Amino acid sequence: MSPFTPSCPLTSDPDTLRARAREAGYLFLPGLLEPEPLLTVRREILEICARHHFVSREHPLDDAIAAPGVRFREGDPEYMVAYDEIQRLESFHAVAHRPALLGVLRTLFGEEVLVHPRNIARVMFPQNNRFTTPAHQDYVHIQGATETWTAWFHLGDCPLELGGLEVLAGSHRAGVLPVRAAYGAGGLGVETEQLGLEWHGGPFACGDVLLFHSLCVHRASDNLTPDRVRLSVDFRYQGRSCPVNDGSLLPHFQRLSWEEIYRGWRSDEFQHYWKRHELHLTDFSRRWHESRDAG
Ligand SMILES: O=C(O)CCC(=O)C(=O)O
Repeated sequence: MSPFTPSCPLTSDPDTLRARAREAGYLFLPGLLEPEPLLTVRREILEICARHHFVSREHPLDDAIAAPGVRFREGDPEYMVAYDEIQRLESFHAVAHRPALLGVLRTLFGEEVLVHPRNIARVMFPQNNRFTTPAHQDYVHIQGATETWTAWFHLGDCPLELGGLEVLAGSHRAGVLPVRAAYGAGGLGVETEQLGLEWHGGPFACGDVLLFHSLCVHRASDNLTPDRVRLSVDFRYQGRSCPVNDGSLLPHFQRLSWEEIYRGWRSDEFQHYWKRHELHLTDFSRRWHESRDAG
């Protein structure tokens, strides 16, 4: 695996930034975000994790030490009840709109940015590596425009052993790849050997952001710490004039309505904001899920 190629110095040079994005399918932006808002989200998520006995109160909360023997994952009823509370956090949704992030994306797209409201947070338990996110492309989950980009970052520092995200540089140029059933987030994996491309990865400091194209293959690395929980987010963005699948405008997992999510928020700035724009909506195709299910 090679280290990420950093792109931060290029943000003042739109052509170089876009050329880099076209070539590699990803941009790694060290220190793009100020740590403080991310650490606020981290603390609020950890409070929820502590109330649900995911993390131990015997240790400083900020250490994010998993409670002994607890190994929940997305889809487990216990996880989902806590996840509903995470989805209701105003600070979590607000961080998807940080000006520094939108500035890079506006440069990348050459137009105003549509922030998908379907924001995702992940609480990844240690020693649960059968369910580490497999190599996959986001497009089959998001659809709409292929020129949709994901921002992935960790809430706090993410040393290698905590299990960050890796990208297969240049893989977005291979088009939509055949899918297979896989464990881990999304449940759809792809084969990558035949592409002959190189994985890029590395540790993340708090505020480092990885942006990648919806066809860029990526995967998580295992959380190899004995007891620490990984806390990361996935936010999606596209140019406002491009087609968007209507599912991207719904809450993640659709367990709560937007009204339930927004209850108690202090500001309405980031509520229903996409309704202020004329969007080109597209339908969701189940063909990749069906091809996986057909074996
Ligand atoms: O954080 C992870 O493990 C998975 C993130 C990811 O691959 C995604 O949301 O597409």
